[in-house]
Amino acid sequence: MKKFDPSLYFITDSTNYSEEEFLFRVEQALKGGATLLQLREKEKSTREYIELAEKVHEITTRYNVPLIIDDRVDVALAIDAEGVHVGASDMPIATARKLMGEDKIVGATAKTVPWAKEAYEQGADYLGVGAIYPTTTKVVTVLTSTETLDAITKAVPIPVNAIGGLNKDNLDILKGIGISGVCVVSAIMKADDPKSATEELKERAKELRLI
Ligand code: TZP
Ligand code: MG
Repeated sequence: MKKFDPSLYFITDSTNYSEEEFLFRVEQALKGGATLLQLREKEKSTREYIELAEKVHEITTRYNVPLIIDDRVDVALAIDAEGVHVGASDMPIATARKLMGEDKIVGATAKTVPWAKEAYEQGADYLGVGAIYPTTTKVVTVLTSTETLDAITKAVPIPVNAIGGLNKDNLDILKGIGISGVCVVSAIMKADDPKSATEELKERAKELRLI
């Protein structure tokens, strides 16, 4: 199973939510049409990460949406998730690919054209590029220009997604760039109604012909 749709990629952040509320929000996003879901946990112990991942996987499986685990190949393998996402300080992409096997999704972060090409050569299936806008999500990142994003989409044959501070009201900046989708955390995670937030994001991205 390797086919995936990166068009509306929801990346989670369980900070400040009870587990019940978190899982409810995850499911609402899937009901609203998220096409790919990443579980992103920075504070949890390995045990806690695996336990939560199992619960999230049960939900994503029901919606037939691939689950990507951030940073941790061991957690992804432990729960038989559909993929893993590795950044610059995580396991090298080629190593992640070797451990995950050819049938799993390996995503990577890239902020420059050479880095994007290297990620592709090492076996990445998609790239997340950003931050396009400043973000309120806890992350070590720098801003990436839309010119660089555009150049990356032209430099690699794999799907490239934009990430960072994106919401339904500021997607216009991406118009005309050959991205395959958008990645969002807060715009869905912190929305009053995550289901309609997901629906609205998707509608707007379609209006702008981004997806
Ligand atoms: N990588 C670059 S920006 C970012 C990550 C993980 C966080 C994006 O979160 P938000 O809330 O959509 O700005
Ligand atoms: Mg990472």
